[in-house]
Amino acid sequence: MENNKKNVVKTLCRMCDDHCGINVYLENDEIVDIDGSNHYWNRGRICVKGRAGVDLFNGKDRILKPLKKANGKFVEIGLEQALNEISKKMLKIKEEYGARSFGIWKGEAVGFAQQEELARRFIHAFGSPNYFSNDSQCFVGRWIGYSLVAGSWMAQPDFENSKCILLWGANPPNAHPNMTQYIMRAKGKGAKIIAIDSRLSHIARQAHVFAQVRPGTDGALAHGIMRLLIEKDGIDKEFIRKYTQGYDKLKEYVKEFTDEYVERETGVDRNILHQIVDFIIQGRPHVINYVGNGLEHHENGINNIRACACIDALVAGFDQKGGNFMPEGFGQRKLTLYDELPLTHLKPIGADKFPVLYEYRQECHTMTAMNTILSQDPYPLKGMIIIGANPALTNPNTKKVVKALKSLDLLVVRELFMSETAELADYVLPAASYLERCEMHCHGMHQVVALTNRICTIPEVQDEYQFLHDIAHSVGIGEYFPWENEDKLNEWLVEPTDVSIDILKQNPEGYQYKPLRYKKWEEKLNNGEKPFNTKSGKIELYSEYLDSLGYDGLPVYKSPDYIENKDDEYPYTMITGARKLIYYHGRNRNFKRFRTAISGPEVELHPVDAAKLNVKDGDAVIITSQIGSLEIPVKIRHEKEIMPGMIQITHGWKEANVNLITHDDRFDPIDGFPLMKSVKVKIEKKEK
Ligand SMILES: Nc1nc2c(c(=O)[nH]1)N[C@H]1C(S)=C(S)[C@@H](COP(=O)(O)OP(=O)(O)OC[C@H]3O[C@@H](n4cnc5c(=O)[nH]c(N)nc54)[C@H](O)[C@@H]3O)O[C@H]1N2
Ligand SMILES: Nc1nc2c(c(=O)[nH]1)N[C@H]1C(S)=C(S)[C@@H](COP(=O)(O)OP(=O)(O)OC[C@H]3O[C@@H](n4cnc5c(=O)[nH]c(N)nc54)[C@H](O)[C@@H]3O)O[C@H]1N2
Ligand code: SF4
Ligand SMILES: [Mo]
Repeated sequence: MENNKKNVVKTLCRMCDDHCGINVYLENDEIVDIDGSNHYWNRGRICVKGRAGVDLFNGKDRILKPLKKANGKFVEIGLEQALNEISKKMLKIKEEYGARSFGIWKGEAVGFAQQEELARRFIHAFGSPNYFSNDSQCFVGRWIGYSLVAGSWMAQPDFENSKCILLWGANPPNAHPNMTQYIMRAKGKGAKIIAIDSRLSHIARQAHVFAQVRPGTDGALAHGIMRLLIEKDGIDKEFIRKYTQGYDKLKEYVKEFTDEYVERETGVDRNILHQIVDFIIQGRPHVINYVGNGLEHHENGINNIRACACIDALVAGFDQKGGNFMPEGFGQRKLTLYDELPLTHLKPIGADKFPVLYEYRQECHTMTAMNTILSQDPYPLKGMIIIGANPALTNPNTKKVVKALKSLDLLVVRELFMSETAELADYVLPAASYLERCEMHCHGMHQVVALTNRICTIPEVQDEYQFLHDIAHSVGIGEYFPWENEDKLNEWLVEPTDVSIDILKQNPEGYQYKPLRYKKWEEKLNNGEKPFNTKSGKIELYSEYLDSLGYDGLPVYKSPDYIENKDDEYPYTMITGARKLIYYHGRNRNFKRFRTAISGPEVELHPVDAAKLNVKDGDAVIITSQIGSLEIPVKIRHEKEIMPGMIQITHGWKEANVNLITHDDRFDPIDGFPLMKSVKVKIEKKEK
């Protein structure tokens, strides 16, 4: 609903990565309200976080001046002085230890497109391969898992036209509110919704089938589904023959996943397993396996995700109408320098242990970085710029993160507010919010691109481009940042395409750069091209590449450690990170309207466990893992919502930061994701 206040500017919301179209209302140059615009993606709707963009922009606690730490306290300094001092210190580190001893880290708050590419470009131009980000504990597990099997990950599948939607460890009502509408519209048109989750999540309540899996066991369920699809003759043999490799090996392997085994391992009743398979068969090929964050953060995460992708393959769900649609790009220029300056000889941090992470994502391993800072092995890492991230709250093993970041010779944090990470910095620089930047964003599902609108600028508050540009010019790499500002950069990015800046400006709610085309694999095969963007050009049910690196070629299932090595000392299993609609990782706690809705952290517990521990709502418990301890109040959930023996804690609370007890020393061996779910813990009541 567009209201009729004056001075409306259209742009995209970035209170989360969904980039809904919004109208921003201004009165006397003040932002007074935000509502949803008629953009392709959100069609007029907006969520509560989107509205709270007003609170973010106008926040009284916003950092608006550069801060420098002197004698343990921050003092305000001028921007020029800050940039000068930072540049000098960067050059000193480069001279003393080499460029690779400096890194950059971009966080979720600046997103995954332009700002990420800028950070990557900057650090490579400086001569260091050490680019870090939140991504490698965010969506990279899904991205790599799906890329290994099918050549790309579809963050926005064609829900609306689907006939059967399997949601694996994903909860769109909290995490992607407007995506939920697509799923509900499909349901209205007769699609079957299947939620596979360890908790009775909001989407599970809307589903036709709810499979409550024990944490980390999704791979066993996926293999059980594949066995039954094959047994019930529910697969597309022609597609498998033409477009996949490794089917025979997979077919043999999934035989192990009998009804009995799946039921025992996952906790999912065999009738539910059969019901899921029947719905997939009725819906194929308009079937979507959509994987959320719930399958990552486990030690067998990648293979569990690969197994989900293999289901899509068996029913030919890829790039189908109502399937896992594979969007086309519009050909904009790329900003990264990996082709020109690969810098692999400089030993990117973690690339030796997690070669797949580096090869597929050109990204270093943040947990290894903390060890490198503290041990200086295999070389010193002495300085870091952190943009839009708060790893002192969001990375595992907080104590170590704090110790490592504190010990850097130079830590620069670009922030809107004083975060736990900014507290550790030598310099905190005020950053432009999404309302003060101008960047491009594509909505894959609609093949729509939009350019965001810079609503205003604030003196001394730079956007990321301007900051990197200025530093680049003072540290001798200005040639890589020749564009005077982000507008000029945007012009350069779209230059070779049919989409001009003028077109983008005329279409603030997005411009569809190409009509949607399905089944592009068919066309590609007929043209003699590789149908899928994998190593072999086929869908890889078996990966020769992984095999050549010493991993299993098949998406082999392994029981989580808490099942395999049951430990009486740590009898509970903890999952973390189930999203609350209003909070975003560590963000939004400073908005009053949200703080009154959910006032603090809590551990979600089954009533049977609460009785065993003799605790009631609000009582404090101490939770201990092999990494550390945490004190937190109890919230008893309904018996159907969570399993006995399992607890859930949402991250992002400094008052009880769950990452004090998550693992930075146990990983998925392929992508290096840390163990933030399936963590073995013990719980004790805190006596008053
Ligand atoms: N409001 C809000 N929205 C957000 C975010 C936020 O912080 N707040 N974060 C954004 C980001 S960066 C991301 S990556 C996305 C994540 O998006 P989603 O993955 O859709 O969101 P989650 O709430 O993490 O959902 C994960 C679900 O997995 C379940 N789960 C946990 N362990 C397992 C398991 O082993 N197996 C299965 N099957 N389920 C399991 C949890 O109970 C939970 O319901 O959300 C994005 N959207
Ligand atoms: N235990 C546990 N930990 C988790 C997860 C989990 O499920 N469980 N989820 C993980 C996931 S999926 C992710 S994506 C990561 C997220 O990890 P981070 O990227 O570290 O996430 P945030 O806490 O949102 O930190 C973003 C910071 O950027 C600031 N900011 C906001 N807007 C802007 C801006 O426009 N510019 C700049 N420069 N700064 C801005 C915010 O104030 C905030 O402090 O957390 C991970 N951590
Ligand atoms: S879902 Fe909400 S927070 Fe995310 S982009 Fe849309 S309006 Fe903004
Ligand atoms: Mo994420």
